[in-house]
Amino acid sequence: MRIVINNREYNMPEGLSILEAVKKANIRIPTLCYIEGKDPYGACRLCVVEVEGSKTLVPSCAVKISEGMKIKTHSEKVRKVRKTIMQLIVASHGISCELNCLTCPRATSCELKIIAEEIGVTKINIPPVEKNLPSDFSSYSIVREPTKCIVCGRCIRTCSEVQSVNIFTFANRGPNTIVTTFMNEGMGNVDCTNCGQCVMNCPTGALHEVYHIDGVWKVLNDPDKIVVVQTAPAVRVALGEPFGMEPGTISTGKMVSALRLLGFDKVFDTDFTADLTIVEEGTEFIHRFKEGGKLPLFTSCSPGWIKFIEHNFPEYLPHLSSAKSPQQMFGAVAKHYYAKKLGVPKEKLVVVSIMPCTAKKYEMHRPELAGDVDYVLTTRELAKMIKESGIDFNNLPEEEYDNPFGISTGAGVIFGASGGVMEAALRTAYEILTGKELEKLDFTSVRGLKMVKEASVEINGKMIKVAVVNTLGAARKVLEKMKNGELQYHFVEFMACPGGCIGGGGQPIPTNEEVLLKRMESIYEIDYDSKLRKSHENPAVKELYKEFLKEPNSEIAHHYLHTHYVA
Ligand code: HC1
Repeated sequence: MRIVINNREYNMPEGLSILEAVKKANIRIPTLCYIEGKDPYGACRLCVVEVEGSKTLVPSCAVKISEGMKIKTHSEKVRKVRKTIMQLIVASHGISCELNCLTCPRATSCELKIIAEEIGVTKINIPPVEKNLPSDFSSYSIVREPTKCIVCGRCIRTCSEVQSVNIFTFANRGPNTIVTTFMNEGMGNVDCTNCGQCVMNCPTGALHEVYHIDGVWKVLNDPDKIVVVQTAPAVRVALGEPFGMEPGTISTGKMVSALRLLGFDKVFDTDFTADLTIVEEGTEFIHRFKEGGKLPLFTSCSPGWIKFIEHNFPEYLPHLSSAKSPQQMFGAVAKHYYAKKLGVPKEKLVVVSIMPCTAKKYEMHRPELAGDVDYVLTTRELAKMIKESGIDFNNLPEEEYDNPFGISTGAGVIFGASGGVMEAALRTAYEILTGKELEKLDFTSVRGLKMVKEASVEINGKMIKVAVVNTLGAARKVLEKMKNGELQYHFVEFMACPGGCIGGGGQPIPTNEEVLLKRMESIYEIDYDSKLRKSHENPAVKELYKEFLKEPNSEIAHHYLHTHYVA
């Protein structure tokens, strides 16, 4: 289709919105309410453009291109209107003092600030709106600061359209419109799953994680504490981004190096307990499969998913694997085995997790799991601590993890991408069930960003039907179909966030499809380059069974590594 943008002719595919077409022409139109891949919303009006023949400016996100359309994206009229709209938005942002911006957690990534500068807003002629809305600290994972909210509705739409959780809503009208929760309850008292996708999509600092940074500094400075840290699979392919590296850059060695410089006594890897999880969960699957236990088996490592099923599908709780998540298995092994090995009381040992996930902060507080993990830092928080320490991350040497919990396989690292837990489990279950070596290790049909992926694997003449689901919205659809009998599986991986943990609510902002694909590619690259790619071959896991856990699913393994979720 032929269109004209700013006096230049372009050929564009049919069906694009003006906003999408203009982006293809390498011109940026500012917007605050638009979410890539979602239906247009048209709330902020910043994306208005001139279209020849139209009496008014049109919102480019909501209007499709048509043959011969003539568009002006940055005419004087458009720029003037955008400046006025921006002033109104900034006035409603509750900023009355520059210090607010300086101390805001989104100081360097605030879209409002970035776009205001881009549009050329140099002063605000509209008096700021007085907002007396208290901040909400009721959640273990997420803080809400309504005074910083610009009512763009991105959190509402993400929570409902992507996650189908629906905890947010608009209230009041006109200039008094606010975003709130049901009955204005705190986020810790509603059905929030703590997934943090609202944080990822908030353009300002109105939503952010509960910071554990101060607590971690305190223990790092306490000479009486031994502080060990574990790093989740998905962090290593994202931590470089806040330091200007390309999305997906593998920065495992630099991360280990930085953690040592920050003062952690031992730097371990959650990939190690991801391997342990596979051995425990794989054994559980084999038992259920052979002995007629509850099937399909559901994976249980994503805490946002656990909270979702508890609130929305409690009748499916018996399907959850009883295996704790790798984060919690690490905590249990560190406090109940490693502390003894070091000859120190477990109270002296502090366990810190670096996670791509905001829900892991909630998970560590769950009554059935509490006490084993002491602090959870998101990828963003770790980047803040590294910057605060003046560490030149980009020029750090590559260092290795400490032993024994720094040893892991490629199967452990792929946990970080949607499909990875299933693929790792299949590699192990196949070999244990058949007693034969699996020749083709790559189950590519469960990889990728599709929200629901299916595969069938033949083991000992029996077809095992598996599915991999990411996002809670997709989980709801799959569970509803399972309830009607439309879908039947033996084993299902569920992850709360888009793309799995690589798209977790604690990852660097922005995270979009392009970024997710790069992070995912790197996760599989690490797997390919690993000497060992099957969890049950991890020598440190084998040693742990020999010294402490006896055998998979043993009584002692159950005592420390398993739990039960009840509604
Ligand atoms: Fe995840 Fe998991 S993969 S849940 O996304 O099972 O957070 O990375 O650490 O526990 O290993 C997160 C990632 C992570 C756990 C593992």
